[in-house]
Amino acid sequence: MSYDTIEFLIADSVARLTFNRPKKLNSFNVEMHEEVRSVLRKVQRDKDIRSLLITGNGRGFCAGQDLSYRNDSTDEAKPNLGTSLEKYYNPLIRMLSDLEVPVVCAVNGVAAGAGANIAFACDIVVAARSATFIQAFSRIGLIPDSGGTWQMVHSMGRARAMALAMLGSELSAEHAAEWGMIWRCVDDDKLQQEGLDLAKHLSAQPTQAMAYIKRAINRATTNSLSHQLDTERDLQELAGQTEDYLEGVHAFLEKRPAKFVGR
Ligand code: LHQ
Repeated sequence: MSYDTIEFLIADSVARLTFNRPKKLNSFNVEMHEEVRSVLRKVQRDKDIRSLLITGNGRGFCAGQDLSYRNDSTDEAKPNLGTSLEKYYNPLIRMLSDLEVPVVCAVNGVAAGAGANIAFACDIVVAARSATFIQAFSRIGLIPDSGGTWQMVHSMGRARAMALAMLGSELSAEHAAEWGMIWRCVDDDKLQQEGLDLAKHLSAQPTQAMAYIKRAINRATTNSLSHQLDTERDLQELAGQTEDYLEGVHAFLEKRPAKFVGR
């Protein structure tokens, strides 16, 4: 299947989604939302896919909403941006967060507005050293959306979150890593290989356990310790019933590498 605004391919259990509107720094129009949503559904359905890599073509990762393309309302003077979030961005962030395969994001350049927060919604984020993250919203009279306020407060703390949101200033990839927003940054020419290596590595891991880890870590952000202990108990019970758990234990006892099948 061919797409106009993205590239999508699957090889060796790894799905690769590349935002492909480089002249607009890969900002989102309606078509891109629809294409992205359709491939995320495919990733969720296709049990042969065991990890997803997201990146962008050109010098930007994603500049959020395409500001030259009004999709939010027919009333140009007072568009209902809440409707646009409800229809497009919130489902996208929920899909990324609920996907049961690990999602690696390789941030190849500037990630602005919702583009930054889409990256932060992925599971393991690596960025090119030259990449920047910008909560550009306040520059145009808006507030960070697509989960940005939540991600920033939980990962970098209130003081830094407030300043970045109000000032709309650039956060370098190195600071993003230091402040706990991303996993790490790498030299620009190493980024795509690093992203692919991570995605390939994850695709050979016990996929069910990856899904349970993701659920547990995400719930830990808001759960009490007591509630989290219950969550861990329930998810470990499920993990313990997988073929991959048996294989992992056998491989350990037989002193050989485990061969996980994702079930
Ligand atoms: C763009 C864009 C863009 C169109 C660069 N649109 N063309 C959704 C909807 C509902 C509710 C509200 O929330 C949202 C979520 C959001 O994401 S709102 C925030 C939207 N994004 C922004 O405000 C970021 C806008 N872009 C920028 O501030 C700059 O482009 C950044 C800082 C990302 C990069 O700056 P530069 O490196 O100097 O590049 P540039 O500005 O020259 O951009 C290159 C081209 O890309 C340029 O086109 P041109 O034809 O002049 O070469 C830009 O117009 C275009 N572009 N972002 N979002």
